[in-house]
Amino acid sequence: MVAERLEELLGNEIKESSNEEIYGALLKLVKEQLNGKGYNEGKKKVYYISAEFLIGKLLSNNLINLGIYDEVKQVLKENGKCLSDLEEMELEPSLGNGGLGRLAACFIDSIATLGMNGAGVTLNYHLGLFKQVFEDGLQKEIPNNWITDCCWEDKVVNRSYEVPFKDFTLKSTLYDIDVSGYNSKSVKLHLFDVETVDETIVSDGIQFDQEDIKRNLTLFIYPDDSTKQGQLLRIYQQYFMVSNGAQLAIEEAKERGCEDLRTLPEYVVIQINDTHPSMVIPELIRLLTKEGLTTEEAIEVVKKTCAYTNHTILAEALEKWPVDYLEEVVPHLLPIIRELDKRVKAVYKDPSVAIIDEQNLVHMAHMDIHYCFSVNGVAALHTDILKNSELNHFYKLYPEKFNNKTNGITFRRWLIHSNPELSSYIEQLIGDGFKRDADELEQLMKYTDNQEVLEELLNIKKKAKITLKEFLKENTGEDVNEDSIYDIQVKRLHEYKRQQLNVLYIIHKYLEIKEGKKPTTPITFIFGAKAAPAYVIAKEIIHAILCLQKLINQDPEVSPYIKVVMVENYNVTAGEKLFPACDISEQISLASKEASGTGNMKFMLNGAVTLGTMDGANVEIANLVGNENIYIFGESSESVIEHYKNADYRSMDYIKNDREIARLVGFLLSPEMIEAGDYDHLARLHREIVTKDWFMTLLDLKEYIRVKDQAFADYENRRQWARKMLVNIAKSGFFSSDRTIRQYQEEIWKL
Ligand code: CJB
Repeated sequence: MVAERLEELLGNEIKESSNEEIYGALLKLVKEQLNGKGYNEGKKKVYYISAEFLIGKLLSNNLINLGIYDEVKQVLKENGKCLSDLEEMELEPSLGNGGLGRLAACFIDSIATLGMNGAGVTLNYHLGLFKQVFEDGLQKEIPNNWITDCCWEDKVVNRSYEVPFKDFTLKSTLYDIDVSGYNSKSVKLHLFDVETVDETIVSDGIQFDQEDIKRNLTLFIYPDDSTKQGQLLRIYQQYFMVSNGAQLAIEEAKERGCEDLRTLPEYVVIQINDTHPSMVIPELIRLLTKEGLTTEEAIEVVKKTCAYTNHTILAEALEKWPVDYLEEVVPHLLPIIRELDKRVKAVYKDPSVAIIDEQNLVHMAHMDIHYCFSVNGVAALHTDILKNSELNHFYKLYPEKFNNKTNGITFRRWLIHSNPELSSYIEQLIGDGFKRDADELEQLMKYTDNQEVLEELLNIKKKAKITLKEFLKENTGEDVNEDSIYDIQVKRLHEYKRQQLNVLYIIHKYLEIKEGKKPTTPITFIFGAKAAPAYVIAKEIIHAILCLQKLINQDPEVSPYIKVVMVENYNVTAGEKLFPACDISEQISLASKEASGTGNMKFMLNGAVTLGTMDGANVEIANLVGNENIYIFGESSESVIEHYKNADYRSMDYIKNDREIARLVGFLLSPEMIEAGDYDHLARLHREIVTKDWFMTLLDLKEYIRVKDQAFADYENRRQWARKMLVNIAKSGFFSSDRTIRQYQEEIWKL
């Protein structure tokens, strides 16, 4: 079947065709099949609007979901071709930055799989986030040109909307990507764009004229917002995204039979992800009043249509736009925003819940909370922190709106696709029911004392480590030891995630080895992270990691025992190699700051043991696996919140009072480091830690060292360790995004 159709599409025999030709034909074949299966339907539809969708490569995932992966692989093999060579050719869509975007991708997968009527809405960023390259130990950004003639996007001809700005109106174009469900129909990811966008205005890395909106609007996701012009561009992008999303939702509702827009909530629910899409609230009101609803009616409709998810408590990510800036871009929204603010102020005198504050800043999250019917956090602890401290004033006003939806991941991509060896071994042990119902993984608990099973888990891990070793060689040029412990921290680079804490541990280990204390089993410390281009300290942390990589890996006295490797341009594709190979999963954020984390779930599912703080979803992982199957350290979120309240944390005190801490921090400016790197960059990081350390690295340093050393010591007992691995896999079912999406459906969307 597959072979015949493939050859028809090729107009040639498979064995006579090039990989490029076969890739193109497979793309067509998969698109045909997806289209043939059709799309989820229903009266009410969810629009998941998000600035990011980190969907990853699609070929293999689609083949798996269509149930033809093995057949295609076999057909290719019989013709002397290799599916993995074709996978290599695919470019990963660069439509996001981190957990927020990957979560959106997992959710769309689950929405499709569970047969729900839904769609994703975002922008068609031509050059993506950026491609990270390392030059002289520093991150450089270059455009990520991921859109080719041969990609998954299809131009949609009959959907285009006018989006009005102050000085001009833009007409949108639309590209769709079909997102397949597992053994089920698909849903659409909509990528809005404008025809006038021009990649040639980009030069010198990722520089471009920030004022030339018609040509720059959909060039990059998260363009530098350290200047006013950059912030205006973000407002342009956000408004363009939500106006298109809202117009699409209304048009489709009408197509599904909505005759009176006052009944829109029966047809549409909009999930606002973080504050980037918040302008959908005033925009929907604007569109509805244009359609004849009164302001009063439009507001009532919006309050029943929109739901908000908070993904962070970091102030920087809770957007506040100056009224003046909004006036410059979307003046027609301001009367509406002012009206919404006026209504809030008429009822609530507390200035801390106002939408427009005394400095004329519009608090997007405040608008969301007042005018959405649901406000959710993304892990139990995070939601508790929202209710009890960060958003307590709002919680007191609207206790019924607040709810938790602990994040999840799709096991199709993060187990079946990325770790086929483990997946088929699990199938051998407990059948394939876990592919539809992840809770069935719990059945693995009956093997906790089965030596043969534990042995096989170690074998599978070893194979994944060899695969990763090859990837690391290609990606970084470094040779790592597959018998070493793989200790991995991959996530966005941010001070709150504390990659710098890991750096200080590595320095501790380096100095120990220099003093003759050698680890029993060698350790490979693996990092992957992009820093926001304007985030100076984050870039200095990357520099410190790359200095350690150079210093340690070139030192014959140390490198047999430890190595450091930083993956360049960490993305979903690299993640697919990293998660299966990991022994120790680093989840070391300052307690209270990581809303959830989802990498922690991917590691656990693949049999890594977590080393982490009681933060985000780590708390739920710890409750599920029990103390003996996780390594927890650090101060609690309550005590961290107290430190912030009392403003009593001084990193300098830790340095003064503890010679070991002083030595580790001081090493950043040692002759060895300066020799490996650049004094100015290292000095800036050093100064930051000594004088500010906003995310309290030194607070938890000693305990981190102690607990991490314990984890490495425990690793020596291979059987015991394999048992921990097994328990982690067995208990991971709760973190399936199918569970999360069912909860969104039952408690929020009600499709
Ligand atoms: N998150 O990736 C982002 N970007 C943001 O701007 C704000 C939050 C992350 O969202 C994930 C999905 O909810 C969380 O798991 C993660 O903790 C959070 O940092």
